[in-house]
Amino acid sequence: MKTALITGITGQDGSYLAELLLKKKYKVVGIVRKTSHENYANIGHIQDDLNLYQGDLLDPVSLREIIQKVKPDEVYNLASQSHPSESFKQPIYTTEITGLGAHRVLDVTLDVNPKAKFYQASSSEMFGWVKEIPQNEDTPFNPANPYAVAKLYAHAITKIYRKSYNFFASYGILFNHESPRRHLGFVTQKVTYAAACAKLGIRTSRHLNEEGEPLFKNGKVSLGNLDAKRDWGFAGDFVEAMWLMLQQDKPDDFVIATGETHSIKELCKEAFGYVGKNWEDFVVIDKRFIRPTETGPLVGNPAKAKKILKWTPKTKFKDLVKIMVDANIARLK
Ligand code: NAP
Ligand code: G4F
Repeated sequence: MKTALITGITGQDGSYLAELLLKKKYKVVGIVRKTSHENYANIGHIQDDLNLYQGDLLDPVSLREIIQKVKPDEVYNLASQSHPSESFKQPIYTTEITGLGAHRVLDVTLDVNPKAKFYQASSSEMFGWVKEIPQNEDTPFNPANPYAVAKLYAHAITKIYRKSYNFFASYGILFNHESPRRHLGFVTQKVTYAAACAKLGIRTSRHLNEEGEPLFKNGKVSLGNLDAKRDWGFAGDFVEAMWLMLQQDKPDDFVIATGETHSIKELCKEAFGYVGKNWEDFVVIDKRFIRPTETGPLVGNPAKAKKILKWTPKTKFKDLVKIMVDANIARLK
């Protein structure tokens, strides 16, 4: 039985990856933060099958103790401050976790367990003010926010460890991937949740947006830049690619994407259209959600992953939107 260690197991990807690895008969170990309130909404249904340890990417002592005890065959470093918008408000904190935190996990793993295979969760955000369209593994990076800079630091140091110490460290440059487990502060959740409210005739929601206000208020959702473009896939499909990367004979880097891009406006049209509504009746622009700088247009070319990993995204944009609207309708009911 192989042992996999997942940082960020309570997050969207961590929970889908844990499910996948349990199905593959792994012993699954997760690092969870010590919080004042239990935060297991995404993993409650599999909690009995997991081995959870308290630790923090800010604290190398806890990381060392866990990795020494568990001796994982595979380490998936998914933990991060993962909101690019928040990284403008908390740039140093973001760098501490998303950049240096990744370095801590990498360094402790190499030191304690050098035979482990390591996965780093890199991001399409690193392409930033994009140098070409679509983006692939050879596209130059040009980060446009503090989160992207932190991810690029983690990415670069992972590559240096691979080359310098003959360490099996791979990374996926993942484009946006979403699901009903996505935090409500991301745009796909905001829009599909609002569409669900519109469908159910809810005027003001009890769930909150990234500013801590009702996400749907007086029959409207507040959004930022509607012209931004993203390549959106389904998280359940994307975690499979992470696992495949660590099953290869040699470490490598892969773009994981659908190859399709859509604007936020198109997302609104699709989500509200699905519930028979006109999106323009429910969306208002609020300057607070417009970022100081915008990334993109992001669209990935996953040809290398298709060829080498034999990975293809299964869920289409329209189906993803339907899955998320339906899940939000169920949540609100
Ligand atoms: P997510 O839902 O925000 O999950 C982040 C996880 O990191 C949570 O489990 C969180 O724990 C944990 N975490 C945060 N700070 C920590 C700390 N100091 N110590 C230990 N754990 C900490 O993110 P996701 O969408 O699953 O993404 C997974 C990874 O892929 C992230 O690194 C993200 O930056 C990257 N990524 C995501 C996408 C995407 O579209 N989803 C695309 C490219 C790359 P709590 O539950 O305690 O907060
Ligand atoms: O949903 P978002 O907040 O995700 P973003 O910034 O693309 O980041 C996600 O994907 C990255 C991969 O590219 C990951 F690395 C990262 O961890 C995270 O998972 O914003 C998507 C787009 C942006 O262009 C933003 O400006 O939506 C635009 N947007 C428009 N109105 C909004 C809003 N975003 C948010 N969060 N809230 C709005 O009201």
